[in-house]
Amino acid sequence: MSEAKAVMSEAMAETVKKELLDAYPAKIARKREKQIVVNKKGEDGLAPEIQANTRTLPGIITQRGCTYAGCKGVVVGPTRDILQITHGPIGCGFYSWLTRRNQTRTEGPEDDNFMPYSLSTDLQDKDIVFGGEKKLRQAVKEAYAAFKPKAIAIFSTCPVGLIGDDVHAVARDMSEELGITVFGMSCEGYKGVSQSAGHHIANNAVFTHVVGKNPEEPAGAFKVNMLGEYNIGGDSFELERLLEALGVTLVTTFSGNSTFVTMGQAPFADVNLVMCHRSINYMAEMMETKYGVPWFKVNFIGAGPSAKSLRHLAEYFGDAALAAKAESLIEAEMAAVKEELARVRPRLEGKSVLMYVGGSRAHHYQDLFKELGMRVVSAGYEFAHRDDYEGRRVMPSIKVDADSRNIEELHVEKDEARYSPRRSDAQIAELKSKGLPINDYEGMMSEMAEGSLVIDDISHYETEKLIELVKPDLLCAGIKEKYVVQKHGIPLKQLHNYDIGGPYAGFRGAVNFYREIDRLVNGSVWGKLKAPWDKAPQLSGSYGWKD
Ligand code: CFM
Repeated sequence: MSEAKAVMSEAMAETVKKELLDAYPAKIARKREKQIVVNKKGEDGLAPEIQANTRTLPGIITQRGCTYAGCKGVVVGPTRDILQITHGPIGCGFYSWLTRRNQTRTEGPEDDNFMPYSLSTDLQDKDIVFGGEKKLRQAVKEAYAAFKPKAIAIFSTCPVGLIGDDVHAVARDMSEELGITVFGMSCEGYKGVSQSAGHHIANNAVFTHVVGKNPEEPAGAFKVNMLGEYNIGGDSFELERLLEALGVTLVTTFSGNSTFVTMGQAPFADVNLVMCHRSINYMAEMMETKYGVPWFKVNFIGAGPSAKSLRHLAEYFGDAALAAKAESLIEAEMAAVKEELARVRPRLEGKSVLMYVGGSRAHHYQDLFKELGMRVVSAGYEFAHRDDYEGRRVMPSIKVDADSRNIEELHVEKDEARYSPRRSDAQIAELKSKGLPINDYEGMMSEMAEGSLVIDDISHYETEKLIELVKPDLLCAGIKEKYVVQKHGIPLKQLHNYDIGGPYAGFRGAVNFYREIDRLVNGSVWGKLKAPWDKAPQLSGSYGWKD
C-alpha cells in the first residue's frame, strides 16, 4: 500500500476496532462498523471501502460542523473585500466571527478589508413569526451605506430556511438597486450532513457570481490559481513567497488572502492547483468545463510534498528555466529543513500519532509525520467523502442519497467566447504519464500503512477509548477534543487553527511544525499529569442498554 511499515498488526487493529464497537447497541455498531476500517489493500491492490458523508448517528458526540460553517466560515469567509452578512440569530454570526485564523493582507491602506467585522441581521422572535426579508433588505442597505463594498454576500442560517425567507430575491433586488454584486446562499446549517454541503453551496455561488467577472487580465508568463488554501496561520503567505521566488503569478487563491477582484480574474490562469480537494473540487471541475483550465492536486504540507508539488508545477509549464529555478529554490529551502530534522528526528522517531481532522488535513499532515519518523496509527476525516479516502476513481460508484441530492449541482457548459483548453489531450496524457496528478486525487488510504485504523466521523467516546487502547504519544484534532485529551496526559495539536502556531505550509512551515511537535511530544509536563477522574472518580455508571 505504501512504503510505510505496518503500524499495528492487522489482528491487533481488528481487536481495537472490535473493542471500539463493543459499547454500542447492535444497530449502532452495524453502522459504525462500516465507518471504522482496517486499512488493507484488497486483491485488486486498491484501498478498502469505507462509509462516509452519511448522517451522524443520533446520540454520538460528533466533531462535525454545520453547512453554514462550511459555506461562510470556510470557503467565502477568507475573502476580505466581499462584505458578508449572516441572516439569522446573532449566535451564528458571532461564532463565525474571528474564531478561525484566516489571515489577510491588504496591498495598501485604502484597500477594503471587512474581515474584522461580523454583520448579522440579528433575527428576533417576531421576525421568525412575521418573516425576516424586510430586515435583511434594511441590513444590506445599511451595510452598503456604511462600507460601500464592491460585493455583498448573504448567508442563510437554519431559521431562515424554516420560515422560508427568500434571500435570493432580496439579493437580486438589492443588486439592482445598489448597482453592485449581491448574492445569497441557501446554506442553512441543516442543509447537509456536515459542513461539506456548505463548501459545495459556496463553490456554486462564487462560481456563478464572482469567477470570470473581472475582465482585466493579470500579467505573467506562468499563471496559476491556488484552490482550497485558506491561509490558516499564514500558510498562503508562505506559498505566495515560494511562487513569487519562481516568477509564477498567483492570480488568486480560493480563498485565503483573496479578494473579489482577484477571484474575478481566475479564468485567466493556466492551471488550477488544488490543495484541499474536499472543499473545492467542484470549483476545479466547473472551471475546467467552462474555461478549459485543467487542475492537478498539490500538497504543500511537508517539505517532501512541497518539493514534489513545485516540480510538478515546473513540469506542467515545460519550461527549462522555470525547472532550474525550482530546483535551486528547493535546494536552498531544504538546507534549513535538513538541519532541523537532524536535531528533532532522533527525539521523535517511532512515536505514535492519532489524527482526526476535517476533510483533507488528516491526509496532508501524514507526510510531515513521516518526515519526523513518527507513526500514524489511526486517522480519519470528520466529513470527507469516499473519494477523499479511497481516491477519485470511486466517484462513479458513490451512492447519491437524499442528503446529497439536497445540494444543487450546477449545470455548467463551455463558455464559447472564453473557453480555450490550456493543454491539448496529448499534452495532458504526457503530463499524466510523468506522474502529474491531473484531474486526480488518490485519497488518504493509499498513503497509510497496512493495519492502520481509518475512522470516519469519530465520536467522542471512540476517541477516549482509543487513547486507552493505543496510548498515543500525540493526538491531532481540534478545540472540541483538545482539553479532554490533554487531561489524559496526552498532548493535542490543533490542526484546524494551529493553536497559536503556523504557518505549517511549505519548507519554512515544515520547520515550524517539526519544532512544535518536538516541543509538545517531548515536553516534560505530560508525564506529571494525572487525570482528575483517575485520582478520585466522582461518578460511575454503565450503559442502559447493557442492563
Ligand atoms: Fe479543507 Fe480546510 Fe480541511 Fe475544510 Fe474545515 Fe479548515 Fe479542516 Mo477545520 S477546507 S477540509 S471544512 S483543509 S475548517 S481550512 S481545518 S475542518 S481539514
